[in-house]
Amino acid sequence: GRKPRVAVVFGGRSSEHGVSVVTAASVLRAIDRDKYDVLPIGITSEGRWALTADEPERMAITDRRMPSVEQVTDHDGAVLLPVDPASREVVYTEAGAVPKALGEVDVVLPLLHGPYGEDGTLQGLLELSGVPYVGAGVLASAVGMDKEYMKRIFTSFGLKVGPYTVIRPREWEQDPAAARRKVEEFAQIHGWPLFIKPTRAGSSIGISKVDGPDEVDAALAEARRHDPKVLVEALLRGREIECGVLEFADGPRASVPAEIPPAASSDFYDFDAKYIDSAEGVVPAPLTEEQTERVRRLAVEAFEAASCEGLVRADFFLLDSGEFVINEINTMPGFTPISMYPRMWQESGIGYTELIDLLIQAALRRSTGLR
Ligand code: G1L
Repeated sequence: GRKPRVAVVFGGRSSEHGVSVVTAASVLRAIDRDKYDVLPIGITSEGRWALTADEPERMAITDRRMPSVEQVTDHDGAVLLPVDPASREVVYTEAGAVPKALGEVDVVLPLLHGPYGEDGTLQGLLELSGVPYVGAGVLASAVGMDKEYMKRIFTSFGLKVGPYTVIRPREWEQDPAAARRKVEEFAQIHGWPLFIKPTRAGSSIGISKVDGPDEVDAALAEARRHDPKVLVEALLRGREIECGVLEFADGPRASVPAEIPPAASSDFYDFDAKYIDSAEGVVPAPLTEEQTERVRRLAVEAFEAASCEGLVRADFFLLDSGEFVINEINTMPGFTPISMYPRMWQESGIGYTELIDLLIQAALRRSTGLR
């Protein structure tokens, strides 16, 4: 029979547009062309969907500049779904334009960062269109974007999380002084420094390490630039351990875990580490057999708690007390061949091409609708 057609969707209205393009280049190079027909679909920084050239060599970093969808979109190329996010107008496409374009696709592989990509909105569009897609569904994607609800779900499933509090938009708007006091009271219990971050944002954007009361206002303002809901977290002393989970036909399995050394997880991120999520991790993590088995079990529990599908990267702290605390999950982890998630599976015996294949197979196994 004919090969399944895979749409690789990448780019998008995100500060990490370029990371997505670099990731798509890796996937376009590695995906098994004997098994799949590939359709690269770029989303420009303005939110226009377009068929792009299937030319990963044009999607590389040059002179430390990240690539863009625009540079692989021929100007007269077909625009599948013109959307103008700046105007509040609904822009109607030609009747049936989305279903028609997506209807010719058997599965979508979304490689998108942040809002409108990994937060469940694109997943919702794909559900409405009846097209299967790789990775987390609407709920797990939204949970993966919101660090507050992530913690609430983990706690309710018996996974340990670190101390935190939330400053909601209305709390700040109605009484900023009370919000400041809330942060200081948190620090009285859990100590300085603490971390103030946007509750719903990818990577390290808008995060401040706060050493004392004088720094609270600036940190809240910075976090609120990215998300009006702000998360306050205690500093956890311990080792940073990550684990990959991948969905096989008989259920999710955990990879060999990795350790992120302290230098890599602090402020000293270089260009590659920050943008490509590469290199720094030690795989496998130097843990006892018992610790390894424990963190792998917790990673699968996190996958199940958040109703994940396809894959997740679960990030933990191993406290000095010997206890594993879950920090966060990432439904769209760094995904170049040198990123932690593919490296952890490589070390577990599954190479990058096979990993992509298994993710597509997992998506094709499930039908649309309730599952
Ligand atoms: F397709 C997967 F496996 F679901 C998938 C999708 C997206 C894996 C990893 C990612 N990651 C990203 O898209 C990225 C946010 C790291 C870069 Cl664009």
